[in-house]
Amino acid sequence: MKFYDFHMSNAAYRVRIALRLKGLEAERVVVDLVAGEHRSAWFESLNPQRMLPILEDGGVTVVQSLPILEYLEEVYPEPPLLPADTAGRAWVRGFAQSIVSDMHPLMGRRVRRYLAERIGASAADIGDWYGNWIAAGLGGLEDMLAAREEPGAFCHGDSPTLADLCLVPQTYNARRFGRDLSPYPTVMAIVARCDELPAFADSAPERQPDWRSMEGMIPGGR
Ligand SMILES: N[C@@H](CCC(=O)N[C@@H](CS)C(=O)NCC(=O)O)C(=O)O
Repeated sequence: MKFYDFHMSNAAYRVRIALRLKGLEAERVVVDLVAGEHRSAWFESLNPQRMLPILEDGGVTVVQSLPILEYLEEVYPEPPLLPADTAGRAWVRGFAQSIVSDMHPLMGRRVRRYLAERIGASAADIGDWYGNWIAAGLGGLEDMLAAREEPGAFCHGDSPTLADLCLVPQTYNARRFGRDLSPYPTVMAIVARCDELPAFADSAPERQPDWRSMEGMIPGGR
């Protein structure tokens, strides 16, 4: 198995956690997004969208973090990262999708770079942009968690699911950007519980061998 990763990639962070929870060994190929390695011809031939993460398993190449997580779940089902019941799986997928499809695309590095370089947005403007979408997203997730009929230790039940794998990286970035996360107590209690597990803690950007500080590289964040 080969996993194309970069320490600062939020989407790849989700997959790092899954590989560790499932005890899977993968050769880690570092693609330096800051150096622009994802725009090289060899990378484009793997993923024409020029984005991380990518997983190769035998003859199979999977792009996009959620399909990678679903692929791992189907091929390596233990321990399960989706609930056993249909309604539970639908809830977890909806929660994960809210982060992957609605929140993350608005605040990725390429969006902030575009705002700065093409629109001429200041660092303060980009900080405001980021803060607006993180608050809208986390507010909705906090409400989803608060409305659960049977609250567990994690987002759904008492073991981590894809919902937690998507939540932790998203809040990691918000914390690094100095956001006040006190309005989201349920979210942050779950994140703290996740971070106690080695699979989550060891997947954090600063624990990756390629880690280096990105502070100040793009106005409004890394
Ligand atoms: N929806 C995609 C998002 C992937 C994504 O945004 N990847 C970022 C890193 S987190 C990337 O490769 N960005 C390339 C760039 O900044 O140009 C997924 O979930 O995998």
